[in-house]
Amino acid sequence: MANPLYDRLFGAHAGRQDPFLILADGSTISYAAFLAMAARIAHVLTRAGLSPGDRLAAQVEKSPQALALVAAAAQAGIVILPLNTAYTPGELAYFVENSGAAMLVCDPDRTEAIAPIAAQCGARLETLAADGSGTLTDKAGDMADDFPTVERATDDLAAFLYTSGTTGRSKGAMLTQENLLSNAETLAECWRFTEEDVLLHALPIFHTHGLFVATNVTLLSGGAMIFLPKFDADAVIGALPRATAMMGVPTFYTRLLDDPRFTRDLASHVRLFVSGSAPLLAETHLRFEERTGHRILERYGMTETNMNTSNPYDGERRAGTVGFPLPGVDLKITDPDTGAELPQGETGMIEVRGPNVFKGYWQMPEKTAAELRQDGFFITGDLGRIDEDGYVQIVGRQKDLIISGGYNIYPKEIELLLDEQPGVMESAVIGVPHPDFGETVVALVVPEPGAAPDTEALAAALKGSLARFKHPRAIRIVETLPRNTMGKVQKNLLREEWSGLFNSASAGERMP
Ligand code: MCA
Ligand code: AMP
Repeated sequence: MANPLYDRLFGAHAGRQDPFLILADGSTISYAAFLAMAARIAHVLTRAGLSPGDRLAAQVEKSPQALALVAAAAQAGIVILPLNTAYTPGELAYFVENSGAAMLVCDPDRTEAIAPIAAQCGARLETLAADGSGTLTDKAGDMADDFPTVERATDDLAAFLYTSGTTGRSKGAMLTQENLLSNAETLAECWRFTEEDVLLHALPIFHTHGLFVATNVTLLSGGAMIFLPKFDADAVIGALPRATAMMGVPTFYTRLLDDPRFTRDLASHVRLFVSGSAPLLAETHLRFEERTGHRILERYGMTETNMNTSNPYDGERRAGTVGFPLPGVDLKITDPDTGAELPQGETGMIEVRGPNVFKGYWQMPEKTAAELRQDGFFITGDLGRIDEDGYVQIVGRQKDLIISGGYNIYPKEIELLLDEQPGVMESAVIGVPHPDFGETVVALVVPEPGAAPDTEALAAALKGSLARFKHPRAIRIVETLPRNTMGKVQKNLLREEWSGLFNSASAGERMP
């Protein structure tokens, strides 16, 4: 095949007049119309001088046109780099510069802040708004409805997704066509997706879950998606009776359970609910089953690996576990210090290998070598065990990471900024349980002798630099941080001490 990713996901549907996207207002976009939109955008990209292998950074709201941009990049052999819409211009600048993106597409409202970044990085700038308007689609309007698909091989890069690191510097995970295709094929089969499926899609499309799991599985099986701009309980409840499947982060499911309109009857047309990106509490799993009769299917993945494990479609979906390694994925538990494989039942580092595992971090050979072994096993940073029946359980993380509502937050990035503030000697940022987001960010700050930093001023100082979802929901001044004999801050003790901070809130309450 000329371009396996494009051909399998998109080209296979050429000429189909049936709906691919069902929008919030009930209107639909057929496969054929979507492919024509993508082809027109592909012309814009190549006329702008982008060549196969070039990177295209996109910080755009979710819309059919934004998804068509992804398809266009695949058809033109361009590496797509989707970016969280919450990132500040400062955060964005790093991704554009580091990736050497040849083009940046942003919301028209942000042009003023972003144009200087594009100019400095030598990237062309186009715009695309949530309603589909912008320079990108203006130019596309004059283009042909078909585009000669650029030849690509399975080993060619398809996407860069940036993931933060414990040092605070983000790394560009390089994903190949094969990584994406093999995983989508496996998931579509394991989860029994067909042309008959209508997936309720309320996830963002700038991360693996919404883009490579939800969208690619639907595309590969030729089904349709109810394509909502974001998770909104009213819209989801309105759409559920038409859906056959839904994928979400645990916050989606706890929010639905908090809503009395979410009943067994409402969920009766759905055949499958999938959860991932963050731990689903066993309690949520059980409450969901009591309410709807459905057992949520929990799976486990990462940006670098796509999906690694899944609970079974048939057979027991075991609460508190992420199921079995997917077909084609090798998974082992190793001693975090020596790398030696541990016997079944023991807790250690989860390592995975398979066609789903990425090619490495962009221009970071040392970081790649530190996490991706010569024999192909990727060291996930997650701690887990395999129970007596073979189910994988994630019991913790060795990496210092907070997952809030499915978004990853690396404490180091926040600590570095706090430590720079006047009157601050040092800080520790931890994740504590939160009824809505699962975990949320708390910052503990030690003042310099005689100083009394104002927590509001600290919060304000973070505001301009960090995406909103990374902002601490509480900043507390403390005298000292607990340290072990090696001088390392004992975050486990801090997490214990502050674990009750948000527990008094009623479930579902939105915190400041
Ligand atoms: C929004 N806010 C958040 C989050 N989302 N704060 C912390 N954590 C978050 N996740 C901010 C908003 O900007 C807002 O700020 C305030 O918190 C409350 O917003 P709210 O209206 O309650 O939030 P929302 O807009 O409804 O969003 C919550 C959400 C969303 C629906 C849970 O975060 C979401 O869609 N999460 C999914 C993330 C995801 O797709 N992860 C997959 C990563 P203010 O009040 O100041 O305006 S892929 C992955 O992890 C791997 C590969 C895997 O296995 O899937
Ligand atoms: P990211 O690199 O942003 O894609 O985040 C991947 C991380 O999310 C994994 O390394 C896990 O720590 C976490 N994760 C994903 N799915 C699950 C799950 N089902 N249960 C617990 N943690 C999960």
